[in-house]
Amino acid sequence: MSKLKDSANQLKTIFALASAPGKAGVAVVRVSGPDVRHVYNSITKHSTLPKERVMVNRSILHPSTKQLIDNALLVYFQQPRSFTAQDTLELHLHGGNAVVGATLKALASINGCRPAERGEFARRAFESHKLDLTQVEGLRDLVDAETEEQRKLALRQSSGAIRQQYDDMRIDIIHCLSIVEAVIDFGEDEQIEEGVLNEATEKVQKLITKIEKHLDDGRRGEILTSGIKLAIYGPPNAGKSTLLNHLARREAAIVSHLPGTTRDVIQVNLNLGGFPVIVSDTAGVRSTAHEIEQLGVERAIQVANQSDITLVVLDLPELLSSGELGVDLSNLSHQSIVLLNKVDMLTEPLSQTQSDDLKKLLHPLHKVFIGSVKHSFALQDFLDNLTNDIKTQFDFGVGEMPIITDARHRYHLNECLGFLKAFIDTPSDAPVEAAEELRYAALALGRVTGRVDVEDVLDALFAGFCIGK
Ligand SMILES: Nc1nc2c(ncn2[C@@H]2O[C@H](COP(=O)(O)OP(=O)(O)OP(=O)(O)O)[C@@H](O)[C@H]2O)c(=O)[nH]1
Ligand SMILES: [Mg+2]
Repeated sequence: MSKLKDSANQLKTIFALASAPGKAGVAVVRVSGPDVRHVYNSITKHSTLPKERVMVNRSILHPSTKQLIDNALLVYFQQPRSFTAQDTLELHLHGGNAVVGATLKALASINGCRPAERGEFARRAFESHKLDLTQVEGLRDLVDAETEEQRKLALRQSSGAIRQQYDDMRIDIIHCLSIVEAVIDFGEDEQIEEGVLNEATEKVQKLITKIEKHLDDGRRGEILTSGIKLAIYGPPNAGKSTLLNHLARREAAIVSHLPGTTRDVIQVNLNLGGFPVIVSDTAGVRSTAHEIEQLGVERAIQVANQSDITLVVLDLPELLSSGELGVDLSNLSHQSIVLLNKVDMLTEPLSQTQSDDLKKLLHPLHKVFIGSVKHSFALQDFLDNLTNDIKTQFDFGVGEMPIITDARHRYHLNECLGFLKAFIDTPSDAPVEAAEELRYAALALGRVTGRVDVEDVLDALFAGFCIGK
């Protein structure tokens, strides 16, 4: 998509279906641009636009044949008080495919009017400074949000909390830059107070600490936006797929008494306590001569290593008789939760010696639960604990600082940090170089909100939008 200002075509009035396609009670078509008044005159019998933000009932007519298309409700938003900051008209039609189709066709026949491209309404909002990039991303995430926690996070971002935070930091950097530039300009002048550079250094030092703390967030925001990765891992026949099916409440994976049933990774998306979780059932880990099974085992290890949480399922009776885990847990990069399954098969309760032996076998950091997936025995406790763990790890307090929700923000923040550190390392007799570092730092931060040089990120960002948003 080329830049809005550069092309007359981009300045045309655009229209699109803003609600989901298909049959519905109501379908909303959005029209925005300089010719909204002309559009209104062409598709209704009225010459004067209705009062802004007041819904009116109008007959929608074909512009040339004057054939009635629908009786609809219309809302007019006068520029700049609209989403795009341009004149905007919303047509609330009866949500049938033919009604929508005929309306879009009628709009396309009006001179100066064309169908909107993907994300073009949001792009116009950005171009007219109604939204910054973090808000545009927040809006995209809000539309994509599948769970309550994702919704809250996206809403916070779309309302401008992140924009404010980065703008404040950027203002701080620019303030420091102005100090350094004053030193460059009047350096030899007596009027510049001694220690004025120290003020900039102290401020930059504080910013470095703030950004470092901000970056050290365990990538919680990014994980929450994309979904928490949870792997079910363990030796064959332990009950991993049975657990997946229990979590998914459907037969997502084949379960059988034969060890080595699951070969590939099977993924199911879940909503656990409002958090989006992508659960992966994996092949049972064992050494095998079977080529395909071996590939499955390699994938299982890879998935477990790349996940945010690992649920290890072990066969308790098997564990007690063999005295071996059957799977290497030491290579997992994070803490895991262990379920000792098939407790129903024990003929006697665990003895103290058996409990002690198990503790020795399992890493002291692992949380261990005993139960039966098949018979839903002691499983709720295990699942409640899992949900609580997720909450502790990924919940954000109301007053907490807005967090990083996009890898793009992290990249530019790291860049900014590098320049601020370089500023600190620049000798005090080289203020020109020091100022340059601050200029780059401000530029890096500006890229997060889109204040500078953002063309490269725009296309990728707006391509993630649906038409009509
Ligand atoms: N008695 C008992 N059997 C169970 C329990 N959970 C699972 N099973 C049985 O154990 C067998 C293996 O279950 P799966 O879920 O296929 O095991 P898996 O870990 O996915 O096995 P692989 O895919 O081969 O790695 C099946 O016959 C299940 O019915 C349990 O709590 N108690
Ligand atoms: Mg399986």
